[in-house]
Amino acid sequence: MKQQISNKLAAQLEHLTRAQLNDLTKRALQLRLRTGDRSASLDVWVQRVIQKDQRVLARAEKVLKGTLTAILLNEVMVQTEQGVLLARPGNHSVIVGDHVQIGQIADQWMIVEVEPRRTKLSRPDVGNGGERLIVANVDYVVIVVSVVSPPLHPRLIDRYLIAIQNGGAKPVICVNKVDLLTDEAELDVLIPYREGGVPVIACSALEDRGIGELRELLAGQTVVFVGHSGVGKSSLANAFSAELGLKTGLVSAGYGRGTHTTTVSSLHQLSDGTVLIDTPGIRSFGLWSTTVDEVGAAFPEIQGLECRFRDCSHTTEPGCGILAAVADGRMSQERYETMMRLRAEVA
Ligand SMILES: Nc1nc2c(ncn2[C@@H]2O[C@H](COP(=O)(O)OP(=O)(O)OP(=O)(O)O)[C@@H](O)[C@H]2O)c(=O)[nH]1
Ligand SMILES: [Mg+2]
Ligand SMILES: [Zn+2]
Repeated sequence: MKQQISNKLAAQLEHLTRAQLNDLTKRALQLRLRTGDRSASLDVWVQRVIQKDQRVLARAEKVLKGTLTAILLNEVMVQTEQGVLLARPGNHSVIVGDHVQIGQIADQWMIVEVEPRRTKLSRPDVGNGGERLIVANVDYVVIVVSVVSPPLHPRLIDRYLIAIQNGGAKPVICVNKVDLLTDEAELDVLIPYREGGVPVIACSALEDRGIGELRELLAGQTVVFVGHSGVGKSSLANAFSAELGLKTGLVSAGYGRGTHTTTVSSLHQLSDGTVLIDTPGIRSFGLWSTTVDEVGAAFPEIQGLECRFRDCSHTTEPGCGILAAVADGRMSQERYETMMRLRAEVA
């Protein structure tokens, strides 16, 4: 079947952005796959998805706007004027930072609309030949690197800068842990970035250095902290605002690597209007080109398990062999979470 809708339907859907249209098409293909019905054209499936959204909207007793603050296993958290609510994503693909509308049906909130993304940050998803969203609607991406422990890895900065450039946000480089620095010349590798127009801010979350400068630059903006595990993203966020109290972790002595303390992205609205998003550290940029299948191969307990759907995300699908293995103990909850985290990281 064609993977594109007809010109006629495209004309009717002219009011949608390209991203919204892509999303709609993707959902239509998913719905078709799930039903196993191959007779109808993609146009028909797209129209069914639209009708489904309209039905949900029509049944909703109440609709609220909000910002997606975290993604849980089966639900998402949405900050609304009524506080934080749990909602089901349905088959909308959403990410932290998304502006959404949620509708209440009986006691359940459902996402009914995802607003067009102003900016986005995504990593290449080599496995799918596409991209994997990290966060949406941020003004600034703060690339956090550290010195000494973990050591400075400037190459990661380049990859992030390309991704930021593609997604429309502005970059900032934050060198954390400068309290550990014995030789200031170590920071010379960052001079070209500053000369290229990227703000480079030397910080110590521990000694409260550079935080004021960072705060001044980012006041009132929506900001995401990204970088390797253990560089101090959560510590910086905490230094930014005492109200946060995010968990921070250790850096293993032997390898100078972080211990993946933060496992999910979370969005926090500060009282001064700044919005901060903390993200889990990426393991190494080598993983950037690893595929989801390669992660799966690292988990012997799931070999030979089968899922009903070929593109199963192992989160909510019926007939998922992995969820069944978790349910009956063949795979531990902890290993499952590790696998899902790695999948999210590499994809
Ligand atoms: N010396 C020094 N240590 C710091 C500084 N900032 C953070 N740390 C320490 O570095 C370790 C890792 O900090 P986290 O904030 O958990 O790092 P993270 O980037 O959030 O790590 P993940 O959540 O695993 O991605 C903790 O032990 C912090 O106390 C700093 O400015 N100087
Ligand atoms: Mg963290
Ligand atoms: Zn599955």
